[in-house]
Amino acid sequence: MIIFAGRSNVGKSTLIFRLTGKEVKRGKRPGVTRRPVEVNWRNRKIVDLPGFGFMSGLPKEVQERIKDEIVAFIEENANEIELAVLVVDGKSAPEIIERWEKRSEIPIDVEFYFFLRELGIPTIVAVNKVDKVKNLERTIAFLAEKFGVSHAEAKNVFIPVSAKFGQNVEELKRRIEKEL
Ligand SMILES: Nc1nc2c(ncn2[C@@H]2O[C@H](COP(=O)(O)OP(=O)(O)OP(=O)(O)O)[C@@H](O)[C@H]2O)c(=O)[nH]1
Ligand SMILES: [Mg+2]
Repeated sequence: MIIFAGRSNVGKSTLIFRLTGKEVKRGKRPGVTRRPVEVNWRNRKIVDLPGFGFMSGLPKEVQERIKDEIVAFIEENANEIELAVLVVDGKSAPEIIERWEKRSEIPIDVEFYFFLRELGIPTIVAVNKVDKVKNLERTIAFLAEKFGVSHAEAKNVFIPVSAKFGQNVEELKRRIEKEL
């Protein structure tokens, strides 16, 4: 089993569609995927998880409950999960991380990365929406620092992609295959 996790609206479902060609529900507003959706891909299950964080039109309690459900899903299936693809929005992740840190909170993406590592789940970070990123090198260096990934390892951990335009999706596919 391969899981795709990340904040709402970062493009998890679009990326799964690009990788597998399987129709999964995608949309403009955060909160489209509401429960784990499984698609079959090369004799494996890919699970499209709901996003965590802000969701349009949903009260905070419901957002929190969905996040708890995602955590529970991952914990319950930890033995089966061979790989996690943590998807971040390359354009907005650095700003959001800084905002959370200014409030002395642990940014949710960072928290999730550590959570997956703690469970021993190999994790690739797909830096999505690179079509909107001005300085990719800087963005990846920033994320690597926040995620506690060394400069040398960053190339293996962070894969820039654009799910919308199909940019570098083949490279992500290769990285996934290599991990399995
Ligand atoms: N510019 C740009 N937009 C993208 C990219 N990937 C996805 N999007 C857009 O981002 C929006 C959200 O895409 P989804 O795939 O539904 O995102 P998600 O992470 O599954 O969202 P939730 O299910 O709500 O958590 C859509 O409008 C996509 O077209 C990308 O690489 N570049
Ligand atoms: Mg989705």
